[in-house]
Amino acid sequence: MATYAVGDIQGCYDEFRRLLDLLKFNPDKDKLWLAGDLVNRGPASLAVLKYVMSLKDAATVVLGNHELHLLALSQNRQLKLGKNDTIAQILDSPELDRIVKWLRAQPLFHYDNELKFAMVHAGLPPEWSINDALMHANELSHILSDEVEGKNFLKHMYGNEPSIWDERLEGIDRWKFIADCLTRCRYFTPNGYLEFEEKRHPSLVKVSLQPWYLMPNARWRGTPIVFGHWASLSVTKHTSLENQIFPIDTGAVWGRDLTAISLEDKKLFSVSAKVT
Ligand SMILES: [Mn+2]
Repeated sequence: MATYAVGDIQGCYDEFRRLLDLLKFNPDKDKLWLAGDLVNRGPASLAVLKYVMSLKDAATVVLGNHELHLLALSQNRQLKLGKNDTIAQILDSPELDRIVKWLRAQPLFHYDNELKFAMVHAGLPPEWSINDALMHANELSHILSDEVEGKNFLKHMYGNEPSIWDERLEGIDRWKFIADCLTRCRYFTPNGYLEFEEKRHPSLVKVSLQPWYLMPNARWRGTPIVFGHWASLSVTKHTSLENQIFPIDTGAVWGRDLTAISLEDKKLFSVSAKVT
């Protein structure tokens, strides 16, 4: 039995299945963790979702920004698809209702007590412990699973404010910040504000910006975290980071690799994505 965490699939269904073949993944014995952004930008998002849904308890998923975007589009048909969105196939599918229901039931943060490993799509603010992250993620999941509150949140979730955590935040602002950290963050300013423009590798970025996982005194530190969302990070370089930080989005949708890590022995497995 093994637990494999896989980075952003983004509709790369063929690569996903080739990776599972390489892992000799057996859904009756093995577990699959998926770090969010299963959909969008790539060619076969519907096939990815249908396959992952068929895995039932063998798959553990956390939602990424592209899943939230898909949910927002499904709730508000006046919202226009962006020019790089490739999720019309899901929105037009007769299975949309079943898919939306499933997505709304998926968490935004996962912690495994036996493996002592956490998974998030993007990152965590330094103010949160692992327990805080679980609590705040649950709070947002609760909102998403509510018909009325969920719809209202998805309507207002776009935009970059508020950009710093304050326990006193309430309502939409509170949920926006929680969603932005868990599904969109990469860098913080020295004062602890989220910074959304910069997406490059830390070695190319002005020193005043700090990757979320290097923020000093981060309360979550001590627990290994596997995450996606940041395709310019190199997994090999950062896996050495005190064996705590495992960035596994290796840019499959950009023609690079789709990568899995086995959480028990930290071995990496990759398949190359064909350039489309
Ligand atoms: Mn993402």
